[in-house]
Amino acid sequence: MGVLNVTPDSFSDGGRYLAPEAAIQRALEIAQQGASILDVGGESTRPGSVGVSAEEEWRRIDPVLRGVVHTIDVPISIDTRKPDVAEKALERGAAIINDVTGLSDPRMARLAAKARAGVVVMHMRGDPATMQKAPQYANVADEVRDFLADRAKEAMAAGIEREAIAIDPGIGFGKTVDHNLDLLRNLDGIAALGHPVVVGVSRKSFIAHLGGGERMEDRLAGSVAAATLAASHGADVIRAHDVAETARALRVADAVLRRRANL
Ligand code: HH2
Repeated sequence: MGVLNVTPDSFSDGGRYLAPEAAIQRALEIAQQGASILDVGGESTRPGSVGVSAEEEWRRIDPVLRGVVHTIDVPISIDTRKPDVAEKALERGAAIINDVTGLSDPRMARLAAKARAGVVVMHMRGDPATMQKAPQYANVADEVRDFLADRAKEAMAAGIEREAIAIDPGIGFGKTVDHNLDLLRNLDGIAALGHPVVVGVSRKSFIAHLGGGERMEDRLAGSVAAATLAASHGADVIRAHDVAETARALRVADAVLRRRANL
């Protein structure tokens, strides 16, 4: 899943693709570089961010969706927590709603069911404005798994097909470095719920905390390491900014894992 942030303030690439022409160009590149899904977002959810109105979010992404929906052949997911934005994006041709609030607004599941869209249900503790202020869990892996199981059940009750529901532990969303590591080590438990598992580790600050590169442009190796290990622990979809490099690494990881399964 290649990330396209059409925002001025995303933590890793804010401002780079705010102009529609630049965003459309990048979308084509993401598809060519081997992504199977293009994830378009018009609002940053980085720690401390306060959010934008639905109107502003739509103003950012509408020209990009218009520009790419008929020219790229990978499905488009829309990274939004707002049902109004999701609904319009589905009308424009997006196929998946990627909701970092885990479908907390019941309208989201209803409109996904109606449009027969896919959903990514992500776990977040609190909201982006405050989520990194001393998050606490008794057992992060169990709590996140149980949350995802509940939300996936609710989504099915709202009429979304089981196989259209992906789940995501939400690395960095209300989690310390240790929580993130615990989740990555215990992805198998989340995968055992029987839904495709999405994981986003790309360029996140825990990579820097672990010595994987302070500057954003130095985090590629650490991000790819985390991505391949996530794949080996059961992740099916890796959300990444550096699409070409991540896709290459995952092709190799995939081959090794399949060979290992045959031993
Ligand atoms: N991470 C980010 C945004 N959306 N969606 C899913 N499903 N999983 C994630 O881990 C995830 C996500 C944060 O990354 P980014 O989009 O690069 O930053 P920002 O929120 O600042 O735009």
